[in-house]
Amino acid sequence: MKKILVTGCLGQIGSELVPHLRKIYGADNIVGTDIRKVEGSKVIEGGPFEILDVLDAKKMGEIAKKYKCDTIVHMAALLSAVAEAKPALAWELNMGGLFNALEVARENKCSFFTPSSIGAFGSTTPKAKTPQDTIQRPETMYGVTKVSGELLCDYYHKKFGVDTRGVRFPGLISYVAPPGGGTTDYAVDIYYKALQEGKYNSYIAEGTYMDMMYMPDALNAVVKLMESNPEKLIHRNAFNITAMSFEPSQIAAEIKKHISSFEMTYEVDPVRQGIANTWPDSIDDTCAREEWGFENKYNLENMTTDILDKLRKKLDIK
Ligand code: VAH
Repeated sequence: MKKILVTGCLGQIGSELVPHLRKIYGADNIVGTDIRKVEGSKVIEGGPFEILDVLDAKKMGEIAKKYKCDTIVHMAALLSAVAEAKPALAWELNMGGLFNALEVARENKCSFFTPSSIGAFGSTTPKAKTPQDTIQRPETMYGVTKVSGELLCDYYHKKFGVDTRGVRFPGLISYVAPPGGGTTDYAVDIYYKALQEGKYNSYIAEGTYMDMMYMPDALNAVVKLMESNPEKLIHRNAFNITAMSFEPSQIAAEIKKHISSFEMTYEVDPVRQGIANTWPDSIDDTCAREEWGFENKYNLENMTTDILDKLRKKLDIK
């Protein structure tokens, strides 16, 4: 990777991935794009930035050519809960955007990364230690677009030789940009509310296990996979990766170690709970660890210590 075009660079992942890539590859070599501009954003001011609606294939191609990009990191997509509320838009954006980005990669001979998700599984998938290769019959529009995306990326590699790669991210936990409309977002909100209000009302029920990962591990995973030897990759797209699996009362207990008065209540949202019920409790990421050396540094314990510390500073809470 030398010159990288990133779509959705102001989103939950993009906001941290772009500065991370700029540190490694040089600020001028990372072209951030997003449908909107946010005044004063570090991502926009830290290097090249272009306004791009990923449904505008022509403009995407022009930007790739203008900067002579050799890699596309395609992040623009709607998350699970929003996709359930707006399924037609989710199909249009998640599939249309991906198709355009793959076409630009094919035409410009770019390597390609896009994330899939644990949302690509469904209730007929084995729930514990979900294997890399297994039943995928998701019941959400988000999941339908993620499985279709995995297949489309496989197709572009096989048919056109595009160097497509990807992972199935679990819920990502970060303190920089808030996630927008996901099912796993409770595990981000809880830290903000713990510091701001000392309590959290969870929309996910006690006992609902989902895989999660702290953002620094996710960023390292993207770079490591893209820099790995392609000859060692058997799966290429949609590698299961995870760092931890927990349910709401476990994250609450971990927070209590730092904020002893923290209290957790539950008010389950049927939509997001319904989505979570169809996802795995824990996935098996042996293939990623063996084929390209995926590893995580953070677990629930050291992530909680780090995020509370960083958020205290960000929110100016003593
Ligand atoms: C969501 N965070 O909740 C996303 C995701 C693992 C799930 O892809 O929609």
